[in-house]
Amino acid sequence: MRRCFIALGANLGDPVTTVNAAILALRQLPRTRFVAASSLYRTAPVGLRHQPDFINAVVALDAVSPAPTLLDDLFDIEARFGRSRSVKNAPRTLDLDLLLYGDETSDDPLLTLPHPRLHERAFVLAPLARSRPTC
Ligand code: PH2
Ligand code: MG
Ligand code: MG
Repeated sequence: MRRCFIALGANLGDPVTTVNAAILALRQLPRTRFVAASSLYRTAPVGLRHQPDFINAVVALDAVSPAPTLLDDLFDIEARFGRSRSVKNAPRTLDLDLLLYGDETSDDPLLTLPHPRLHERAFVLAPLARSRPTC
């Protein structure tokens, strides 16, 4: 069982509804136990600036599945919410990023752990700090 942290981001459609529904989907993910969710943060876009504000959050889960399996499960949830992959950093209905998978490290470009840009993104760090279990 590994403690995992997943970043959620959305800025197309109705992002508050989407992020709340995605948190529910993460709560129901097989082979995981829900630990905590941060509140929702409205954040200015970083990178491509001329796009709508984002809704961001972070969820903590304990996962039995290996990291690549968990990542596939996250891609499935993104697809269910209509995610299409076009330009890097383009607006998106839902982005789920695996930030941390226990203390595992990986330099695989398909799944780098910890997430390579985690430390430089306030829209990740603020909710991450608030996704810890309360007891
Ligand atoms: N995600 C990005 C690029 N820029 N900016 C904010 N505020 N929130 C995001 O989730 C975000 C971003 C690429 O994943
Ligand atoms: Mg991302
Ligand atoms: Mg992503």
